[in-house]
Amino acid sequence: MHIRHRPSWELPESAATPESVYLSRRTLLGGGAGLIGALGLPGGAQAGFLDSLGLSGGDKAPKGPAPGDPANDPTKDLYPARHNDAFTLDRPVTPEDISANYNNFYEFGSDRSYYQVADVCAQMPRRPWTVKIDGLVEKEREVGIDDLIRAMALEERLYRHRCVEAWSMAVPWTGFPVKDFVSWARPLSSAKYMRMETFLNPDVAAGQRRFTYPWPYVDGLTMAEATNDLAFFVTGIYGKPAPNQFGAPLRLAVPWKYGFKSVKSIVRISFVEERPVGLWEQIQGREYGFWANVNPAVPHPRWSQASERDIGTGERRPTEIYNGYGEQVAGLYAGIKGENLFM
Ligand SMILES: Nc1nc2c(c(=O)[nH]1)N[C@H]1C(S)=C(S)[C@@H](COP(=O)(O)O)O[C@H]1N2
Ligand SMILES: [Mo]
Repeated sequence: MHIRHRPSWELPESAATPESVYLSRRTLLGGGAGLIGALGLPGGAQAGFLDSLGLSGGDKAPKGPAPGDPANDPTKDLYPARHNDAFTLDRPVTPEDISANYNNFYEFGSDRSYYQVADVCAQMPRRPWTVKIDGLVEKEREVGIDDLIRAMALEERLYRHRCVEAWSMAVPWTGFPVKDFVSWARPLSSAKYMRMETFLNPDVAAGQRRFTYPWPYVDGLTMAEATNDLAFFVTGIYGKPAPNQFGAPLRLAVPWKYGFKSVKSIVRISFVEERPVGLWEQIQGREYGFWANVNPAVPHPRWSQASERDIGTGERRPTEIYNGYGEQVAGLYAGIKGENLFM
């Protein structure tokens, strides 16, 4: 099977967007022509991509109230949630205007789109939204997202995030431990993995129309990983309901693993016996495996993982094994033999 795709990390370093042309949301809304110029990318290719998202000119930029505006979120009364100080950082929190304008969300665009997805995502309606819980559970059900969120006790945690493409951030997520969800969902003891699936809606998500990816986005965890204290379902960020680009209304955060494991905008959670094959593993199994634990000593086949670029400070810092969370999670992997835990 040959799938044509070109993720941003296939571009040479010189073609990547330099930090110096970091674009604010205002600049982006100001017009597509300026954007293309500022990015220093071939106008034709870039314009084609922007066209596909309806963003190729100021006059084509989405107008009117965005259906995905988090200010209208029906759960906003739950914020800010109790801060859990068990989770601390060794680096500054990434400013919101940076993390909210540098997002990986392939449903809304691919290469070079980090700076562009936020505004496109805002067009995604956040409600109605349901999450289907199925597979090896006492009772399969479909729950409204507001009922699910209100059934959980929200808290705020500071977490680091390390993308496989060697950038990182540190943010205050709000959400609830995955293990609380698991107790609530009541899987059978035969369940070995928890599989999570993103929405499928090519009308809203241009990336799902344009690219030959095996949509919907899927990934999974073992039950032991899912019920580890660190595994967190995110509903908010910076003390507010999360803007769509962060994966509203429900996304995973597993900070000891590369970012692609943290599935966004989840609509289905299944308890299964077979190990799920994630979207990236399906496309490039040699480069993106199931475990995907962060390890500076195991390079990606095409680049080093020894260090990372902090998108907040712009500085490069050494990457730590399990992204610095080894104390909490290394035990999960103690008995596992003959598997590539770090890719
Ligand atoms: N559905 C979906 N989930 C996703 C992705 C995606 O493209 N689609 N990208 C992943 C990757 S590679 C990373 S690094 C993080 C980025 O999260 P952020 O944009 O909130 O920083 O989301 C992950 N979850
Ligand atoms: Mo990533």
